Amino acid sequence: MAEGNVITLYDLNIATGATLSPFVWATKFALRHKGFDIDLVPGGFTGILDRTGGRSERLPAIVDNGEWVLDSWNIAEHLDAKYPDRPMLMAHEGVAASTKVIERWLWDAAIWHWMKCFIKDYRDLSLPQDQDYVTRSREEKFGAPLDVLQAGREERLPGISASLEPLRSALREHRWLGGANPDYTDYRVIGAFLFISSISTIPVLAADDPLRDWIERCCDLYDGLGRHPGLFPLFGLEERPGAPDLFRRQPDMSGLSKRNTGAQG
Ligand SMILES: N[C@@H](CCC(=O)N[C@@H](CS)C(=O)NCC(=O)O)C(=O)O
Repeated sequence: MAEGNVITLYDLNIATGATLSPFVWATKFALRHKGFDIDLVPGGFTGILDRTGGRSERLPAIVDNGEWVLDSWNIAEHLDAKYPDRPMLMAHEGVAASTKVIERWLWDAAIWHWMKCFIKDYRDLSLPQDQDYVTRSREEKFGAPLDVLQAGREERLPGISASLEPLRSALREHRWLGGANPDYTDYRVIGAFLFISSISTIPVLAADDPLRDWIERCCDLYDGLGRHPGLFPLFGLEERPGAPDLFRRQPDMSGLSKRNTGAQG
């Protein structure tokens, strides 16, 4: 049992003090879902290896009553395996499988594209000692200078917003991705949005985006866990002439979404 109901979590922060990493965000929600208090160890990219006593170069990592657990998925599995009497993050293996599908789709549809739209801001918002490393590692990853990657983002943002329709249509019918209550699927997805919110110096979604209700409810969970003052507003993107609509105003009536209610005569 976690000592005093507290689990230590190694955070990954930027200069605003907000958590950057989507995986740390998901882990924060997971720990609170399981009813634990979090003993947060702040820090940036520089010195992760030192902070974790040589155990890891990546975060999150937790220490649960002296036991180190690395990797956000391992942490979620550890929490469910060790504390099955507390609310489950993934009630059965199918939740893990479908969460992985949704998360992979979300990153391919939006998160990688948003990341490039804010990649120079990401570097500039990093802790001063991290900025050279972020520049070098992200330019290598994406194969271009950060200012080139970020340029022209105003033209790209509407299409990225439009691509999120599958998530909107699911959340029109379900209160949470977990059903009646949030589960690890919600936390993985909100973790990705909060990552973007930590660097999105201009809004990425329309003020009246149908996702807003779910995003706001996620942020309010666990005493406003997703409400750090260093985060940027996600909502307020304006329509752009000639660009795709930011979201579909009429619900999809294709066979995929429309229930067959029998012959219409
Ligand atoms: N599969 C790992 C991924 C962790 C990961 O890549 N974390 C990033 C932050 S988002 C990191 O620590 N990066 C260190 C670096 O880029 O040097 C998990 O889910 O925990």
